[in-house]
Amino acid sequence: MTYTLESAQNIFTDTQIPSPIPATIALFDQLNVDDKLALLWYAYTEMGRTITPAAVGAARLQLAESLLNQVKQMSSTGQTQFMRDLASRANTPLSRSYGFFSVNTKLAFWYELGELMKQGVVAPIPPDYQMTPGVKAVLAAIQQLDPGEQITVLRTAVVDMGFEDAVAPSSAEADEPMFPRTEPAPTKLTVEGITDSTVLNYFAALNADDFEAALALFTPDGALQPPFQKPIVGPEAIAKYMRSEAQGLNLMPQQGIAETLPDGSKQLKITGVVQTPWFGVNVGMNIGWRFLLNPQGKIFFVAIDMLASPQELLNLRPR
Ligand code: 45D
Repeated sequence: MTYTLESAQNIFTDTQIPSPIPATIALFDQLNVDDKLALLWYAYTEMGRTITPAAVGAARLQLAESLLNQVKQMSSTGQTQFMRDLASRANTPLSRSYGFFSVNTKLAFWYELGELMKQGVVAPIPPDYQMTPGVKAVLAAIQQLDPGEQITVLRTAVVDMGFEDAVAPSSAEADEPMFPRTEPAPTKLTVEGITDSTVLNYFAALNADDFEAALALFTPDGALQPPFQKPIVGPEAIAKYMRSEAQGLNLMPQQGIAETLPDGSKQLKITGVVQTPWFGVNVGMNIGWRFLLNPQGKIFFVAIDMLASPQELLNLRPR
């Protein structure tokens, strides 16, 4: 096959609509530290999004327990300073401990901190805090987004916090606890316009958290590109990524198009909805998958994209 990773990344780009998410995150990044913390508080509490507490998981909180305990023992000013250090990515011991957490452990940590703030155990946003114009503008931008995009912005803010060392201690490689499925995964998938067995098996494997089965569908140099990220190349790296970030997802692909090229390779674009165990049925994310399969039907490349709007579904027409 004559493909390169670069050419694969560009398949179906003419059907895509730019996502508003990067611009929203850029606006957020311009806020000062106190405004960032306040913005997140308002976005998180006032939008009424419901996290399924089961997803937080006792096992996951255990990974964050030591840091949580240290924060609980601090004075109120110390707690506020700790949160500022996280948000400004200061290089402090506690900010580094946070930086070693996996994505889902960071989310669980903040979930718990949020609960403690509500209970008054951890310093809340000061009651006399006045929203600055900057915070109002970012909040308004977030309110324009659909719920799936909103939780992506929140997640990005949480992931970007803390200080990340170039070399993490080996203890940071703690096993990811299982993610309890809040909803049973769809078992029978019919994707309008798609009969390709590789792609259908990919969806079924992820819906079963069967990452070995998913990996077996890739070429040895195959790559997976998550939303707004660089491609992850090779089965080992993909496996590690999936164990850490693809657990408990419900993939509900709905329709797609498939094109077979003269050399027998195939490109497919499929759109649908994905649910994260953090929010279960409460939030559906509009997602697109762009696959490039080699002539033997193995996945050379798949990009997972956040769809800018349902409008993008209409661009899915055989050309
Ligand atoms: O600062 O096919 C407070 C792949 C105080 C795999 C707070 C995939 C102030 C292959 C408010 C408490 C994985 C790529 C903070 C598919 C403060 C594949 C707390 C895609 C921070 C489909 C804030 C998967 C909190 C996708 C607690 C797209 C915020 C998955 C919590 C997407 C936010 C998952 C949470 C997403 C956000 C999950 C829990 C977007 C979770 C988002």
